[in-house]
Amino acid sequence: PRWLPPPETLHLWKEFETPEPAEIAAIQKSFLRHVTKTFARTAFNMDNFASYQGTAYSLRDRLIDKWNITQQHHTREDPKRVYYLSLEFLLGRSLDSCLLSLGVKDIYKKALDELGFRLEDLIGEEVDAALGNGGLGRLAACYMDSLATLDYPAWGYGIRYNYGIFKQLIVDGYQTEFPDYWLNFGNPWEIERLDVSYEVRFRGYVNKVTEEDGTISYVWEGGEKVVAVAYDVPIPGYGTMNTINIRLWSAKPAREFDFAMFNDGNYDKAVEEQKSAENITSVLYPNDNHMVGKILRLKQQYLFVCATLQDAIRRFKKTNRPWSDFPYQVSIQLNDTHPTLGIPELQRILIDEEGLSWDDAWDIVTKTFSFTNHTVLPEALERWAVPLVQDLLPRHMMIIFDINLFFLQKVEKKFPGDRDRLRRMSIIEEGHPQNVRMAFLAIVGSHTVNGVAELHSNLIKNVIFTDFVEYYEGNKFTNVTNGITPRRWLHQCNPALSDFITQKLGSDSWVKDLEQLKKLKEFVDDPAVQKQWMAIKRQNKVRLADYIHSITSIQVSPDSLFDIQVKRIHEYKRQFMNILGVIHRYLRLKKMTPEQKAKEVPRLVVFAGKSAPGYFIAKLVIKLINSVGEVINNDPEIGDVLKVVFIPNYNVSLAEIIIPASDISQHISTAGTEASGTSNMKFVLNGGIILGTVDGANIEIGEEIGEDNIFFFGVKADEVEDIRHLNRYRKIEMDPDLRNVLDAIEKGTFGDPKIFEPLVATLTVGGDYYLISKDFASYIEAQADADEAYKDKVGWAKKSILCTAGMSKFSSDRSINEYAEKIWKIKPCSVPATLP
Ligand code: GL7
Repeated sequence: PRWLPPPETLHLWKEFETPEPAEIAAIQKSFLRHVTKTFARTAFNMDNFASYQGTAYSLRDRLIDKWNITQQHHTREDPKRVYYLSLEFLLGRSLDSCLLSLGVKDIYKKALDELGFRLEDLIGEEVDAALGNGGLGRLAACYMDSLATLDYPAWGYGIRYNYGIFKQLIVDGYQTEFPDYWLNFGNPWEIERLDVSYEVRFRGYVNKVTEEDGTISYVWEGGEKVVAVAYDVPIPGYGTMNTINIRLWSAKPAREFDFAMFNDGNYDKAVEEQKSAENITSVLYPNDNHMVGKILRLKQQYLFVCATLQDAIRRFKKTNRPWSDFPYQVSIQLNDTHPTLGIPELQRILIDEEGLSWDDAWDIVTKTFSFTNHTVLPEALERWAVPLVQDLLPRHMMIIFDINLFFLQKVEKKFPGDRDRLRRMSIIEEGHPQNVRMAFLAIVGSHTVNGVAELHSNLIKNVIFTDFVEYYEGNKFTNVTNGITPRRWLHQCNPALSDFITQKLGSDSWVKDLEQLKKLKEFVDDPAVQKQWMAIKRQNKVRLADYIHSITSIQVSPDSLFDIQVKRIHEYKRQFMNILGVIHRYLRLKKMTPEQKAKEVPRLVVFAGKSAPGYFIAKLVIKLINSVGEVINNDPEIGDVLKVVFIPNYNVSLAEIIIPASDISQHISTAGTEASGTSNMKFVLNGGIILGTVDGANIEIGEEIGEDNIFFFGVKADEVEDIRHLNRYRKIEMDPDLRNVLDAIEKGTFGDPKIFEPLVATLTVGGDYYLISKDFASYIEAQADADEAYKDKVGWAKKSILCTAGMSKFSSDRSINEYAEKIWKIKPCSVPATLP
């Protein structure tokens, strides 16, 4: 029976469930209460970290108040909900963004000031929550912010990794990795929910049961069980009550100990089981756009979807609706194929546990799921070896085979006798071993499949999933161009520019309605605005210059053109081409007289980004950047005309310092390889100009801001295949400037050339798969155009203003509204300030 409060105590509950007023005295009290009682500190035993903790806990109380009201309101209203399933959430820090969302930053600042603490210092004490690799994980975080802000009844689901993405240190120019034990000092932004936990089975066997009436059913039994425990991370909307939840699962052993073993004195063996369960959610796989077929990763994926579906189904069942209502109450978005096992898992629950027929179950499944594809790179497409799946998840393997069989039967009906088509479209890829093509399973099990930018959505339709477009007659496939949250990526990270925009537009409502930025265009010719705009840019460059100096001891001039490429290190993103371009510039400068050099635009080239630990070529690129920097930065003939800096350990909070400081940012992937990119949007929103290829969202950004305000270069996506084909069959045309650059490396200008041989070989004997040689000349030309344009101070200021003014489309609010209307069919559910 449910516990009910004695009626005469209800007023007490009401008192504690009503959010506290945002007043200085109340804030100081709650801060001091947490500092003294939660953290056992005293006035004479305080430091910035303890005061960060006190502030965070005080804010957490406010978050939980809003969260409780939101959840109760949703329970009462029972709207259709969306569940966003993602193996990655790259949240970064929370204190600043929560203060802003709750509209209490100024008053917290005052309250802390009076107590003798500087809020800015406390914000810097927080460690990043880095449960993601790059764009895909950060996109999930931006989408949570928009879902909350737009009042959608949404939940994020993910994994609470004990170790996030590794910490990168540069030692002797090389990347070295250190574990990111981010939970070491506790995490104020999570609520441990030991009461919310589910059992998850692995391995075992499948029993076939024939009922008296001849019907056949299957029971999955035996094997080993672990438990997934929930940790809830409240995500407040900006300027609204709605506070949604990201529920992260942590694996625990199903039984504490094997007591028999324990009593036998076999302690080691007894703890082993416990450890092996906890290992499942121990570490984030550090690969971006690359699949590694490790069994532990498959265990993560299954634990994740198994616990998530049990949770969603428990919530659904509370309302006693029939199963046929499920797709009208629940929409599940798969963030890439990583959670695709949710499809056979829901099918299994419906037929094996709920007793539905295959067809009824499959109808529910395919009306519930939708799938976002985030990449066309073949090495990133997930394929799991059949024997591996069979061993770990025997019942799921059977179900996948059946899904495939029924699907191929329909294909055969539509295209009779087309054996090659069946082979191409089969979810099971033939080979030794066979593989499960997870993207195909996700397509077949979903009602909608989307790409993340126009070009990318066209490529998935016309190149990688063509057969499926034909089979579904185009009906399943659509585009939702990515977006970024303007709260974190302008309002929070660039307060000076944010205040200036608010002042010019006469209101701060642009923070929730980015369409309003368009009005900035009216000011583009106003000299005072141009001047102030560029003064703010300079302030942000000074902030970055100081950071660079504090970390690397390199002095850089805030008056140089800041040219920035920060993202994961990957061959397709072509940081290699960037550093080759830097060498080209250096060789050119070395031939100049001092008078000629004085006329050059001084340039700072900044790199940052992590390489996957096992990605040899990417790691060599990092080494080359550092070696080139070492030579150029210490060449007395060069001085400030050229500086090259690699900033270690790129992460979300570093991005918040770097992005507002760019004059130019580089997004130079081989055309057709970067599905969208999202940092491109962040740079332009902050008035930085893109130098980039005709790829991903660069194209749509160019359409919005105007082609005069972006430096495009390089071959187009539809030319790439032909060029690669030619590269395979004839000697690659090596650009003469590029040849000179490679000669300089091979001569040892940047240290032992032996080190860089494998890297140079990717161009000379490796077929130059990413077309660096082909694009090099037009890349150098675009760089020269940028230098010329930068000399015209007024012209540059105009470009910069038009960049920000043209970015309305790239708010994640627009993306989320598109998903909600076109794909999830959910509506906002606005939450009242207090409950009746
Ligand atoms: C990515 C794409 O590479 C990137 O272009 C895109 O912006 C991002 C979000 O849609 O998704 N795909 C992918 O596998 N990773 C990405 O960042 C890791």
